[in-house]
Amino acid sequence: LHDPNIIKCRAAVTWGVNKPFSIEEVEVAPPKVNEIRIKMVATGICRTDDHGMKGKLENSYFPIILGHEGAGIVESIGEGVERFKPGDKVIPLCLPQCGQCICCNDPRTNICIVASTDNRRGLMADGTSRYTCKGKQIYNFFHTSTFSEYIVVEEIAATKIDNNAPLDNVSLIGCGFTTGYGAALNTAKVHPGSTCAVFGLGCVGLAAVMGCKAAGASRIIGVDINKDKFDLAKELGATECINPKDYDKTIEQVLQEKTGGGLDYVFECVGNTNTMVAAIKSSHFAFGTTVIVGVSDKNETITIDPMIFLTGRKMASSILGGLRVKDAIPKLVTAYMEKKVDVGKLVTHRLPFEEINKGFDLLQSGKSIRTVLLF
Ligand code: COD
Ligand code: ZN
Repeated sequence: LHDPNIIKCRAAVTWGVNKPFSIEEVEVAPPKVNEIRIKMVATGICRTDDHGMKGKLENSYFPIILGHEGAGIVESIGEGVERFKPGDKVIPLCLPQCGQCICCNDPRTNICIVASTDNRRGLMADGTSRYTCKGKQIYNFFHTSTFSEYIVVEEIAATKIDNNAPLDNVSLIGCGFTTGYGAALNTAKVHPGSTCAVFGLGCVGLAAVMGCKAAGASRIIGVDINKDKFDLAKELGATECINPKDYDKTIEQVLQEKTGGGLDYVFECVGNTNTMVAAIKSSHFAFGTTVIVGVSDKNETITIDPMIFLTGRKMASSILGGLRVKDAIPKLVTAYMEKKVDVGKLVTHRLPFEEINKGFDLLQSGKSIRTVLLF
């Protein structure tokens, strides 16, 4: 029997690894207990969606609705939901917080073990999906699946933001901006006067540059193989930018020579095992910290001489900047509205949702920082 509460709407379905985004009519079931249904207004296209589409991540199951960086308005709520009501502006959380597990009770981490992607495996808490297309069950991505006009998420996978917030630019606060900015300010805790290098000047790397600047770093070196990224990097706070291809030496040698022995903080925002190793080697031998932000292909590993850490170098990593995003995101949205963080600078393209494949072409060709798709 047809449930009148099912919404039929458009979503970009990825039917298999490396398949293009196919705009389909999907059926979105009503929210069950402790779930909410959201009408999406905007979604960014993040490199992680591209990794998901290419089957590089552990947590993409097909067919899937990708997308994890968006903003929308609550359409309806399921039984037991207390924190939301229809009409609330929200950002879905790709890193939910159950609030009860051993990790949620430990301030050292922002990873919830109960609502981890390992436990949910692209489905809701009850092991079912709210999305159907052509009679097939469709998996969700990172609890969110923002490439759909309507989405259903667990109550713990959304956070309420200022109801006056413009939903286009703030979508980036759902992932890209927060990931890089938090890596600098929260994971590394960059200190005033320090030297920093950021490998990869995409949205995430540029947000790390913004974080280093906000922390008062005296030198911020941007590293990218695409020099078209340098102007914006400088505008956002990079004091210089270098292209590894311009040198005969390795990038770690170049950076060590430039800084008299290595950097205080290095951020890997590429997601490539070679740049991860180069980033670690670029940090100062005694007090350098490298933050690995990127995730490499699930089959790749790094090999490194452990002696490199013996003298005091540190390696750290974080997801979503190590921030508890349920609380951090609404604060960042407010900071954006107060013009304290210029998230909009990272939005280089805006496209109607139907043009999602064009948005991915812009990402692949290195022409965009962020494309925001508008529903
Ligand atoms: N050396 C220097 N720069 C390089 C190199 C290289 N060898 N190769 C590529 N680059 C540059 C590119 O030119 C580009 O400018 C930049 O690196 C990467 O930018 P984007 O726009 O492709 O990527 P972002 O900023 O959207 O995302 C970067 C991540 C590192 C976050 C992403 O790739 C990733 O690894 N995601 C998985 C991590 C994760 O799950 N995070 C939580 C949710 S996003
Ligand atoms: Zn992302």
